[in-house]
Amino acid sequence: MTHTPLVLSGMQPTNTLHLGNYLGALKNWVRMQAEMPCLFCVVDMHAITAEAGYGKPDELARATREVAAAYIAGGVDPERTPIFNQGQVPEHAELAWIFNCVARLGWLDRMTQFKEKSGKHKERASVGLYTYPVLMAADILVYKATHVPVGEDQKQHLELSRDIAQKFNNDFGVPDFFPLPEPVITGHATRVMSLRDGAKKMSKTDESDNSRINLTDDAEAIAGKIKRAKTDPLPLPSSKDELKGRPEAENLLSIYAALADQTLDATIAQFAGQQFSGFKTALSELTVAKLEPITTEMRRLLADPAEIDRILKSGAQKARAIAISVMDEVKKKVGFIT
Ligand code: AQP
Repeated sequence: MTHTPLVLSGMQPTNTLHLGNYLGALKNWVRMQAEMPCLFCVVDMHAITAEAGYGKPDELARATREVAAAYIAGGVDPERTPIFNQGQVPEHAELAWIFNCVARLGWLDRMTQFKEKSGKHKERASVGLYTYPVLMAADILVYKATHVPVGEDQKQHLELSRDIAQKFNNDFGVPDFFPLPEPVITGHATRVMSLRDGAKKMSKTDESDNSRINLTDDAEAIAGKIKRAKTDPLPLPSSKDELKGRPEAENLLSIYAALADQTLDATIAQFAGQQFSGFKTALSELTVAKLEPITTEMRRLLADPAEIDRILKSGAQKARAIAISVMDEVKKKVGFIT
C-alpha cells in the first residue's frame, strides 16, 4: 500500500532558534510546502525534557510563540499549512505510550543524542529525555506522515521511528498500517557547526552565545559573531579537497553557499585564495540581508501574542482531526475498547 504523502516536522521551543535550525530545517520546510501537504509543530512536550524548558512556564510559553513566529516569518503559510504546538494535541502522548511498549530498551540505549545530553550522570536524566525519540516517532506517525525534513543530527531518531513503525505493523499483524517515514536531509547546510568549534554542531544550548547566530540577532551582533568566528591561518581554498581538515573554513563556506542558494563548489570558486577577513565581511552582509526580513517580521508578529495563540489553536484543531482518526484505528488494532 502506498501512503498519501504528508510532511511533518517540528522544533523545540528552548532558548532561541539559530541559523542551524533555519538552514537545516525551516528553509527546507518552506520549499516542501509548495510540493506536498505539510504539518509543522512546535514541540513543547519535547522542550520540557530540557533544562531550558522545564519548570519555567512563562519562558516555555514565550519560546513557543517565538518559534511559531519564526515559522511564519521564515515563510510557512499558516492558512495553507497547520502550525500548532504539540501540547494542544493529546494524541501525541497517547500514541507515545503505546510506542513505549513497542520500542526496545536496547534501541533507546543506542541513541547518541541521549548520551550527549545526559552527560556523565545518566541516572539523573529524566525518563522523558530517554524516551524523547519514542515521542518523536509518535509525533510523526500519529499523522501517518511519510516525509520528515530534518538536519543530520536527527537521522538516528528517524531510523528509530521507522523501526517502531515496522515493529508495530509486524506485531499487530497490520502490514503497511504505519508508513516508514523518510528523512529528508537536503540543502547545503544540513549540519551547521558552531562558530567557535568546527567539530561541534551549532546548538541552542551551547554555553557560548558567540557559537551561534540567533534568528533574533541584529546586524551588529551578526557581524561581531562572524568577525570572531574561529578560522585557520591559511587563505581560502580553491577546491573541496583542500577543505579536508579545515572544519571551520568548510562550515563558513557552507553557510555562505546555503544562504546564497548556490553550490559549495561555486562558493569555493568565488572566494578561492582570498583572506578570511574579506570573506567574513561578505558572509556578514549576506547573513544580515537574508535574516533581517525574518527578524523584522518575527518582531511584528510577536507584538500580537493573541494572534499567534489563535494561529496555534486553529492549527491544532486541523491537526487533531487527523490524529483522532489515526488513534481510533490504532486503538482498535491494539485491542482497546473504544
Ligand atoms: N546545527 C544544525 N545544523 C542543521 N540543522 C540543525 N538542526 C538543529 N541544529 C542544527 C535542525 O533543526 C531542527 C529543530 O531542532 P530542535 O529544535 O528539535 O533541536 P535540536 O535538534 O536538539 O537542535 P538544537 O537547536 O541545537 O538544540 P539543542 O541545543 O537542544 O540540541 C531539527 O530538524 C534539527 O535537525
